Amino acid sequence: MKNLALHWQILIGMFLGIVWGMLASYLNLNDFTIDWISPFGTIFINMLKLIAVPLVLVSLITGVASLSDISRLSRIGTKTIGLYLSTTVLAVLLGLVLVNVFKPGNAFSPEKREEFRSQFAAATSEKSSDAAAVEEQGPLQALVDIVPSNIFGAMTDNSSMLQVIFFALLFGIALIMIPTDKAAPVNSFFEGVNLVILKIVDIIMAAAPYGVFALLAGLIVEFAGDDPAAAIELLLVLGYYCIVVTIGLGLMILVMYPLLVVTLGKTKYRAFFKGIFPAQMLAFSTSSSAATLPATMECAEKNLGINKEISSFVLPLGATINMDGTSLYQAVAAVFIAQAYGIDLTLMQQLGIVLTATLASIGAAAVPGAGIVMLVIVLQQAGIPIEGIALILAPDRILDMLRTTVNVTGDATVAMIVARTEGQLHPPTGIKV
Ligand code: DAS
Repeated sequence: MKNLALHWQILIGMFLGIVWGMLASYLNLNDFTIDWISPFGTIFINMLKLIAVPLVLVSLITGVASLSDISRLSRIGTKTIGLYLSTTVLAVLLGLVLVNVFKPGNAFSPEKREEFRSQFAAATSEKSSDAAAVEEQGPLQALVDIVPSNIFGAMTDNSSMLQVIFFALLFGIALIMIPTDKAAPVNSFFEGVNLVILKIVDIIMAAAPYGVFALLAGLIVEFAGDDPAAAIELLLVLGYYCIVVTIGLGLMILVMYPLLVVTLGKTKYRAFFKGIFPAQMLAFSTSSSAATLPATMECAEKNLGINKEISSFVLPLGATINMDGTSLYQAVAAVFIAQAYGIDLTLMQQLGIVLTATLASIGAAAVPGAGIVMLVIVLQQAGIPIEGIALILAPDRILDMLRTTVNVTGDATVAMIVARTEGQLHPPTGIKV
C-alpha cells in the first residue's frame, strides 16, 4: 500500500470502509465499529481542525507578504489580484447556484435528515440561539464580529475563523509596510513556519486512507443501523453530491474560462486548452497546484507564448492565493452539509459563504487536501456542524484531483489575460521534450 500514490490509497480506504460498514450491519458488529473503529475517524477530523487555524494564519501572512513586490508592479499586480478575486467570487457564486438548484443534501430521506439534526442538536440549537442573539444586535454586528478583541481568544475559539483571517491580513499588510530589511527576518520566520505547517498537512493527509476507512465504516454503520439497505441511500446521495461538484468544475473549464480567454485574452480556446493540457494532467494526478507550478509556467511560456516577466509573477501568486475550483467546491460542500442537517441558510449566511470561501481559498495551501482543511473555516463561520465533514470526506480526494485541475486552469487563464493586455506575448515555441 505504501508505494501506491496517496489518492489510490485513499480510494482503497474508502472502498474498505464501505465494505466494512455494510458487513458490520449484516454481522451485527455495529457496536464494535462505533467503539473501536469510529474513534480513528474522529481523530482524523480533529487533526484537520487542529491545523486549520495555524494554516490560515501563516499561509495568509506569507501570501500577503509575498505581494510586497506588488507595490512596485502596481498596475500588473492590481490587475492580477483583481482578476483572481473576480474568478474566485464567480466560482463561489456558481457553486451556490448549483447546490441550491440541485439540492443534493435534500436527497437524504426526511427521517435521516431529522436523525442528523438530532445527533448534532447541540450544535444547531447553539447556532440558532446565537443567530437569534445576532438578530437583536442589529445589521452591522456581523462586521463587528470580524474584528477580534483578543487574537488568542479568536485562535482558540473555533467559530471565529474570520477574526483569524482579519488578523492575518492585517499582519501581512503591516509586514509589507515596514522597511524590507526589517521585514526580512519576520518573513523568513513565517516562511519557515509555513513549511512546517505544510509538512504537518502532509502527515495528516498520509493518515487520510485510515481516517477515511474509519469515518466511512462508522458513518455507514450509524447511518444504516441494522438496515444495510440504508447504506445504499448514503452512497447514492454522496454520488449525487459529487456529480453537482463535478458539474460546477466542468462549467468552469468548459464555459467560464473559455469566455474569459476568448473575450479578454483574445486567444482561441482550443489553442489555450491544448497549451495548458500537460499542466492540467499533472494537476489532476498530483492534486497539488504547488507541485504543478513548474509545469504550469513551462506551458504558459512555451505553449501559450506568455513572457517570463508575467508568468513568473502571476502563476506563483495564483498557486498561492487563487483556487477557483476549491472555492466552488467549498460553497457546494457547505450548503450540502447544511441541507443534510436540515439547516436552512439565509441569503446573508450564503453571502457570508462567498466571503469565507473566497478567503479560505486564498489561505488554502497548494497541497493535496488543503481544500478540506479550509472547509472547516467556511462551516464554522456559517454555523454548520463541522462533524458534517465526515459525510463528504470519503470522495474528497477524487474531487481534489478535479478542483486542482480547475485551480491551475484558472491561474493560466488570468496569466493569459494579463499577458495579452500588457502586450507581453511572444510566438509560442512549444515544449521540446
Ligand atoms: N489540492 C489543492 C491544490 O493544490 C486544492 C484543494 O485541496 O482544494 O490546489
